[in-house]
Amino acid sequence: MRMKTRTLAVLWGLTLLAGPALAQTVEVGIREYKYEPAELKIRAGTTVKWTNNEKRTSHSVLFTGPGGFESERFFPGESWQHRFDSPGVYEYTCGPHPEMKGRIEVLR
Ligand SMILES: [Cu+2]
Repeated sequence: MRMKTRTLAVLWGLTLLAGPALAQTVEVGIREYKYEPAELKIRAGTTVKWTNNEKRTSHSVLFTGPGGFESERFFPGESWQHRFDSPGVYEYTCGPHPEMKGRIEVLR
């Protein structure tokens, strides 16, 4: 009985340790030329997944800051994802539609 209790305690401790390190994915939808939500606050190590929910328009995610880059264009029903490991503020827009704006703040 005593062994069992200790084993459970160890497992519980491991779960606590592993918790924050577990990969998380946050969803951003795209509809009517808008990112939803347009602003996000996430922890470092989080993956953001954008899904195109339009009927016929393709979009991209174009990071405009230093070292910026653009995703592939993705079509209705398609997704693109990116993991953010470094804290900071990432402003982005859509390559073909610069009126679309998004912002991701990555916390420690
Ligand atoms: Cu677009």
